[in-house]
Amino acid sequence: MKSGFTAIIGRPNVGKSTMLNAILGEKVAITADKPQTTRNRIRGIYNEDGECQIVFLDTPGITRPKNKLGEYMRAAALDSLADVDAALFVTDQALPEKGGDNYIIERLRKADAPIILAINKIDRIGPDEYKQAYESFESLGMFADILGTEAVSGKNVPELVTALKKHMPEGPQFFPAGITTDLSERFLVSEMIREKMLHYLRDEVPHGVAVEIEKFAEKDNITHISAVIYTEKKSHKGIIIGKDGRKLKGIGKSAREDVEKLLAQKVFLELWVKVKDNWRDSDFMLGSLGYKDQ
Ligand SMILES: Nc1nc2c(ncn2[C@@H]2O[C@H](COP(=O)(O)OP(=O)(O)OP(=O)(O)O)[C@@H](O)[C@H]2O)c(=O)[nH]1
Ligand SMILES: [Mg+2]
Repeated sequence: MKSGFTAIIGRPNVGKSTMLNAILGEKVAITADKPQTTRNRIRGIYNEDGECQIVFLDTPGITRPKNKLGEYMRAAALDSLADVDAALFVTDQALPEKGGDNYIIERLRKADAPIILAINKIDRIGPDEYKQAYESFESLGMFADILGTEAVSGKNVPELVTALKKHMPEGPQFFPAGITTDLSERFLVSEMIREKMLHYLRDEVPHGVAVEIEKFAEKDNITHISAVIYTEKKSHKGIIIGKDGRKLKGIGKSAREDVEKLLAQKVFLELWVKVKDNWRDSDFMLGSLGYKDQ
């Protein structure tokens, strides 16, 4: 069978995680209309019954790091280019001349793997602008294929998979068919909670939070989950909790609904907010929250 690895690379907020979910037809990666949503390498496994398996590595958007967490994220993205069979470069930039992608383009030039370009969010640009963008990226002469995509609706996503399949070598089935990710339920739950924070909170607040699952236990057909939300500032803690605790309640309710779907079981979710000064620059905290070499 054809099997191999593909890294999904691009600037923050271009739609990489939305693309992974669209490819898999299942949500394994959280998404938000905010940059720097993804913090870890997220493995998503695409299966075609015994014929093809593509292991996708969704990565944090590449940008200049502002703290140790940012450095970890950047390394998680760039290191994913080693030992992959293909790279899927996602952009939402209509024209490469705009320059935002320059650094990534230079890094991709040095990669050995063939590169497929997805010009995503084509719903936001007109046909002329798309044509111009296509020609402009094509003139760089570094892409094996270029496709215009709309990850939110799934438009051209099957075509993208077909283009990637061509570059997968003959190989073993790395993961059992039927599983779409090897991430633990604990990790997925912590991400679901973080996603709701990104949806409910603004500005710097959601970027400064981390979620740690403290308890995850099943009793009488109910999964009891207790999670700690770390924030860097006391003032942020107040914002997260909200007036009469309403904000946190909303976050908890929305997260619980997603977690119940994931686990196909009733869930009792408890959230606690704790202040941890500068955790994004603390090696110890980053390590204990799972932001370490993977
Ligand atoms: N209009 C439009 N929006 C899209 C499309 N694809 C993704 N989005 C939106 O773009 C935003 C960012 O999507 P993500 O998938 O979280 O982006 P990302 O590249 O993974 O971002 P980071 O994890 O921060 O690097 C979300 O609000 C998506 O709904 C698209 O084709 N069209
Ligand atoms: Mg992402």
